[in-house]
Amino acid sequence: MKRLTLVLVAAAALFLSHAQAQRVNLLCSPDLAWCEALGPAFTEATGIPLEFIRVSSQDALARIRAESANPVFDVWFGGTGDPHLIAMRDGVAEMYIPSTWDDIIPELKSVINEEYIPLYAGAIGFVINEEALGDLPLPRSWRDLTDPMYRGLIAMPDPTSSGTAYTTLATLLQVFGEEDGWELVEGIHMNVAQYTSSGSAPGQLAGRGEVAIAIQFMHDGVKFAAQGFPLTVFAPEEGVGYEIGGISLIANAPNRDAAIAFIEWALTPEAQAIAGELGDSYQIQSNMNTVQHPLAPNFDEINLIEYDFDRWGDPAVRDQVLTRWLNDVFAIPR
Ligand code: S7P
Repeated sequence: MKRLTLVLVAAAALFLSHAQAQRVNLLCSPDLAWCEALGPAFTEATGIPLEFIRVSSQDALARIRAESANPVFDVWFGGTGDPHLIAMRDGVAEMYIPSTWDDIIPELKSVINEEYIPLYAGAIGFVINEEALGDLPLPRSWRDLTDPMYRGLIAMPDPTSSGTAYTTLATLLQVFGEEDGWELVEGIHMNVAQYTSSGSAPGQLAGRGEVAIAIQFMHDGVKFAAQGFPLTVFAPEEGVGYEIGGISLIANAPNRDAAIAFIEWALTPEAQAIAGELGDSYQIQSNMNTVQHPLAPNFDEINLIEYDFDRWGDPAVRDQVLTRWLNDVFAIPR
């Protein structure tokens, strides 16, 4: 027994010293302030240096795919779940079961069939500047957003770069079915003033009154409202899709031990509390021992659809959706 303990202690010390000789190259998809706070906190906890770049979810997937023969990054932190699932299914990310696996909220693991590690969850919705709407009525439904009276008043992210936008398209196609869903996507497109490359930017445009209506994750709208922007945040009446943001080990990561040390750390309640403490990101954090921020969404109070992660995380489905959106929707002059 004593010998076994000595061997285990020696192995753990060896792993840590090897990891400390490395560094973590992080692809980070949540908002910049959260990404910036990760490095100093992780290095203080482990002694391992960390460098990151902030890239929206779809762009992050494209980058991981393009570099797969010679990966530069070790871990992909955050970003919507569908592209994490696709990265796993493509073999450009590798499933790692962290020591906190049993502490991850069971529903978040089961709906994605345990194919990647859940990091957080949040739901899509409307973020509206009622002052900028002027005399126009508050849109209550997805269908309302196709009304020509909202022409030039909507901002949403671009689905070719943003996971938020892909979740929105997948939501509409699930709520209304393929045919009506695409018609609705076209109707909304006719009213869009601006497609942003990142998922949270539409709320900033609405907050400043540059548009009246932002389509994005509600927790991002709640953040801007908490910062003092005149924004009303709610879920449209037909229901909303949601994300289970992921954290993934890149396949053949150059700094694998350090990458695993980072994933282990990032899933602790202490690390998960950072986003809320910064006043930056109010998603539901995945570790059930994390103290959730009071502004985090309560999924029991939101009209969530049964989002089919298996289907929308299929690489072929993603390709079809993005190709159709680019060719048949984005191409329509407005
Ligand atoms: O933290 C803000 C946030 O919107 O970014 C995350 C995710 O990467 C989506 O970003 P993109 O749409 O830019 O890909 C969300 O999970 C999160 O709510």
